[in-house]
Amino acid sequence: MQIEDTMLVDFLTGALTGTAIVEGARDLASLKGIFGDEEALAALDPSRLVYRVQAFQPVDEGTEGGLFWGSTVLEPGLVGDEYFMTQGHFHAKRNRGEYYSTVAGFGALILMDEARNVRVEWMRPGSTHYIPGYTAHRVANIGDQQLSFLACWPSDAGHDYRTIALHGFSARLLCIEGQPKLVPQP
Ligand code: S6P
Ligand code: ZN
Repeated sequence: MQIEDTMLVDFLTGALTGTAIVEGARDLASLKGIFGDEEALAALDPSRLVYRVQAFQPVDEGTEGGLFWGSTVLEPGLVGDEYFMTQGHFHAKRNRGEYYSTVAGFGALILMDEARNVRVEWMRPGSTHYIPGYTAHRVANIGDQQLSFLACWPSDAGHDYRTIALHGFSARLLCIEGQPKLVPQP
């Protein structure tokens, strides 16, 4: 029997290899406006890597009924008191959900509904998180090693980054006396 691989997941690192994989990287410069402490951000190297994303897209973006599979590797670090984190987004089609599953490291999945209520689910190797529709999602690395997680979401979900760019989340996850604490934003 011949086995044809289209995509392989390395379950130690979360890395994807194979065909139909789209890759991206975000440095501190590209996350301007996302972190709260602008002064602390200005003191850091803008080219410093914050996270890399890979997405296995076997169907076209926007295809109804399809699924995408992704991998995110988020570096450890702080901007002032705020943990390195992903930009965060609602899905453009608001009712579309998603799964996240942690491969390595420790983190916080920060979830915000449309009424701007925020809650956190803690991420550790194996922890698997259902992100319901109508819920913005962002991940912070609260550990001192890379945080790696896998994701699966509908191919017609799309991404609304604009709402987060304009209004942010209503709480920030800060490192206070060495511990992560969700701090409401005025
Ligand atoms: C896609 C999914 C993830 C994120 C990735 C980076 O729906 O939620 O693959 O794209 O974790 O986060 P962001 O907010 O920069 O897209
Ligand atoms: Zn998403």
